[in-house]
Amino acid sequence: MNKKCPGCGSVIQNENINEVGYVKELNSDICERCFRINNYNDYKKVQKSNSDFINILKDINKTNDLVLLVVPLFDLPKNFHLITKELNNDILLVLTKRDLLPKVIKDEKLLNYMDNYNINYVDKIVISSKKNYQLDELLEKINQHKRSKNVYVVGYTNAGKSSLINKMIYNYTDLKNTITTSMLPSTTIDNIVVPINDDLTLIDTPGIIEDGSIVNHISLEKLKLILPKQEVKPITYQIKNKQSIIVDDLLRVDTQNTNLTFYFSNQLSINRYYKTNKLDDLVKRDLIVNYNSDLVISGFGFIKCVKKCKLTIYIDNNVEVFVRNSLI
Ligand SMILES: Nc1nc2c(ncn2[C@@H]2O[C@H](COP(=O)(O)OP(=O)(O)O)[C@@H](O)[C@H]2O)c(=O)[nH]1
Ligand SMILES: [Mg+2]
Repeated sequence: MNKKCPGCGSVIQNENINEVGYVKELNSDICERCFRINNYNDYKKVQKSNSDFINILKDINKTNDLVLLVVPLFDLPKNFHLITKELNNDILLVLTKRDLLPKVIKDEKLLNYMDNYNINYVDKIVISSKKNYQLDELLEKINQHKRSKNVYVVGYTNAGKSSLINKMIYNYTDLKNTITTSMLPSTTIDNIVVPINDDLTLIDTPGIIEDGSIVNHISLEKLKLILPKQEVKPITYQIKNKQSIIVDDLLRVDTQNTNLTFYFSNQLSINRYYKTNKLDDLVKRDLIVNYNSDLVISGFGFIKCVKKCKLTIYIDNNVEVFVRNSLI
């Protein structure tokens, strides 16, 4: 069998420096790319097509094994169709990155919110890998629901799958946590098999890429800014006459006579303007948002609207924008 990099799951090779799994010496422990991410925070973006990932899901579907569907709470996707339509396995929903949302929200509310999605699941739990929050409870639920030794970990890319497995390795084994994690999409290239104990093996998978997520359409410098690292502090604007709110130089929202609450990374500057032509060159979209709804900018953040309002937004044309029931 070909040797695989334990960091990303790619097959080790020394022929093509531009391909995944490249090493200078074939006896290296991990691939160049993982080494550089781990040691220098130097990210090399790889373009992967979703068809490989869909094939992995199809293989999982041939088994009877439990699947952990990892869902990042701050960056909830519009839907999970791409993943769930491939799987008939039992699904345990793992709502992660709890630490990024305000503490005042009850976990129960977040769990109930999942009823907005049409997912058939056997159980659900809120966790934070970063804060080691509810990992024992998660392990309990896994043991309760697993049908065999193998448990697959799936979800969109950047959801926090590999971080979760690393935390399980740290908590429950004597092994060193070796899976490479990063803020870039497609860090994990292929399945990575991680034995936790005699009765449990976790299998990490590469994530499905969301084309409409802003992370695929901005520079690495911007990416570092927009991904929140700590609890997001919401900012509320009471807006009377026509005004614009601008988030960094990525998003402009024009509206009047309403209240908007912005949930974006605290590192971003958010400013109000009474008259501006900033970001005029971006494509303009007009939207009506119902009361108690969020306007979501995929991969970026969301704006809570307490009453029905008309918004005009300016954002990169490739970024998906959608409305959902208020999360908070
Ligand atoms: N704040 C916070 N960040 C997390 C958590 N879990 C993962 N992350 C971060 O999310 C990004 C993606 O994580 P990763 O595990 O590589 O996601 P994967 O693509 O699903 O494997 C990394 O920057 C992680 O540090 C968490 O519980 N809390
Ligand atoms: Mg990963």
